[in-house]
Amino acid sequence: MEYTEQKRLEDEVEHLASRKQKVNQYDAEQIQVLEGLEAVRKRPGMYIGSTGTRGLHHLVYEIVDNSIDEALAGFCKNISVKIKADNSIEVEDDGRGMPVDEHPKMKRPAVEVIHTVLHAGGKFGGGGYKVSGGLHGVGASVVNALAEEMVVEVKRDGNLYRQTYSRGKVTSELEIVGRSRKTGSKTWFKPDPEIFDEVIFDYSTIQHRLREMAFLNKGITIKLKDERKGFERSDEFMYEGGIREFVKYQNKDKNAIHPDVVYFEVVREKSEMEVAMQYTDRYNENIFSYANNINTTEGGMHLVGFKSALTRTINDYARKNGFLKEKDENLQGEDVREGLTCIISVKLEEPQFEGQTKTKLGNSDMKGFVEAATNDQMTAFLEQNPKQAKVIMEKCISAAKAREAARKAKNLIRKTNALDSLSLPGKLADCSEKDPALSEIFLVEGDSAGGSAKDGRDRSRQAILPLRGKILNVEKAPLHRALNSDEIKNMITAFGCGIGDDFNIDKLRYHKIIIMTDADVDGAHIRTLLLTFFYRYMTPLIEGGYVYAATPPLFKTKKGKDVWYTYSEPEQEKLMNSIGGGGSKIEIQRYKGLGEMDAEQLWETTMDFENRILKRITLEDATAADEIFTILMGDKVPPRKKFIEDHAVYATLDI
Ligand code: 28G
Repeated sequence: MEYTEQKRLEDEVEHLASRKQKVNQYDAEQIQVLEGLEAVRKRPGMYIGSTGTRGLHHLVYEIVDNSIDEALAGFCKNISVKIKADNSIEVEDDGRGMPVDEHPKMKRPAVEVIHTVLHAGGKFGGGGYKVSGGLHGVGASVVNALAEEMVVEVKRDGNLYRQTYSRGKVTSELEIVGRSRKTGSKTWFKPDPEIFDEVIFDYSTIQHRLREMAFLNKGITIKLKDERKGFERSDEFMYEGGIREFVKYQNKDKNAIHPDVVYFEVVREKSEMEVAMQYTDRYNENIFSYANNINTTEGGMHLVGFKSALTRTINDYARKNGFLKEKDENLQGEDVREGLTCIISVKLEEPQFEGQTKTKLGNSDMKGFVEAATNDQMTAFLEQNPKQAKVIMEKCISAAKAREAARKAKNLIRKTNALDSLSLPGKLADCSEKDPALSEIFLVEGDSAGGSAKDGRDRSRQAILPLRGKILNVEKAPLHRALNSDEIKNMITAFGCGIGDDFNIDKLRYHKIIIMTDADVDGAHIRTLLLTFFYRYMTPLIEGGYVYAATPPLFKTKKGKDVWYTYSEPEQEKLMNSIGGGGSKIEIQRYKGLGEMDAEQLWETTMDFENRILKRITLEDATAADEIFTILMGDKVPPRKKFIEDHAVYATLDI
């Protein structure tokens, strides 16, 4: 179309109209903004997920994320996080310092806008892209809104600036309070006790996240310090090798089957990807994917691209080099991932997070990006490292064979199951209730305790399955061997949901699966073996919160006609202090095992719906859980010994 004078005028009118609209929109936005931080205080869960421990710790990550962004932009090397003595938090970085000049629209210092305007910040100008701001990604203003007090200090242009805030509002103007040759930002805040259920930070939770951040962002030094009285400790994380070292860290208590961590990195204009991987002699896969430093537990396009490329390159190499013959079927995805520890990390502008927990990366161009890079780089690694390639091929092929054996074993179990309840294990004393929501099953250590439990239980709602001794360690056996174990077969049949990929939680016959073991080290070991099995092959059981540990008493104390049961040493001590003295004789019995209790006692102390204590087993974090399981179950003795020493109360270990 010809650009006529008429058209030009129309354009100009339109342009002016849109500007006017923008101004109005801006006024509206500003009003919304003022209401904005009020909204954050009214519905904090919308912005930080919860007002419990998780939400509380989220405040720290929001602030640290801003320092990380400054580091990724190339201007900051050091980040320090302090838990102050009063459970407040201080974060400091050596970046450029938050801008203090007047914000052109708001007519206020930029640093003030950052802390008082919801969703201020946005994309960083001048190289790099804003990487934080994923899951909740709401920034410093939300932290201010939920803080009783906040102090921000900026070093730049030779000055030291300070501004203070409280509950989303400015409490003092930005001032120059001193001089400094350095640059950087420092934020101190005290979470608002009116908002949070409890303001106590957990060192290991923060430590875990900061370590992860240091792995994901190579070269950045992140320090953590706990200044609370009696709990002083500190850590420093810096990984020149980034996620390569993350993989080594994950595999430190496992046996890698080849020496080198496979690593590659591709940077393009507006995104980048990194993969690090190494095979171990384990049978499970251990793949963690991240987008913009957020753990994408629901996976997404980057993961799909990686998996598809891995399956393809390994099959291609195996065929080309005679590991797979013409007649052989292709290796499947699960075969090429058995025993694999892998980190995939992508960084991109405008990530789309989807899925139930908003941890699934939706950007579809990431699939092709990761897939192409993995195809190239993995092929190159295999061709350049024939010795390591051979070990990997052999592992994948043996996984395929084990998969076939497991399929046969599962079919056998399924065939017996076809007869349904008639084929329930002989050792199972089932309950009469048919509604799973009202039914529970006790997995009881030993036949003698199993006997007492059978006699003592509420037959209508409680089923008993005695387990003989230690169950198979599934961490060190492939699935088909696990499926040969009677104890494991019995559990699969009793629960009714199958196993592994075929697991169907909807068929679960009991909504409470209660592990009842002795309150000693052996009991804890059996419990861990069971949890390892559930975690590896029946994950939804744990995710759904269907698994519990019973807590049998440690002591029975008698004084005259009174009887007390206590469940820990401190509890017993407390009891003795309160009932001690006063003439009549006190008898104390320390239970060595469940077997020492008769049916009635077992019911009263451990099984009675009214009086018992059940601990629900949760898996907050697959990485940490995997570490615990690996240490407790692995071959390497020193880390296991250390773990048990660190957790001296192993018998009551809450896992
Ligand atoms: C200690 C607590 C957490 C931060 C910076 C540095 C800049 C910045 C932060 O800019 C975003 C950038 C320009 C509009 C950027 C400084 C450019 C030049 C910065 C932190 C958006 C704000 N000089 N360091 N924000 N602007 N550290 N640590 O928060 O385009 S936040």
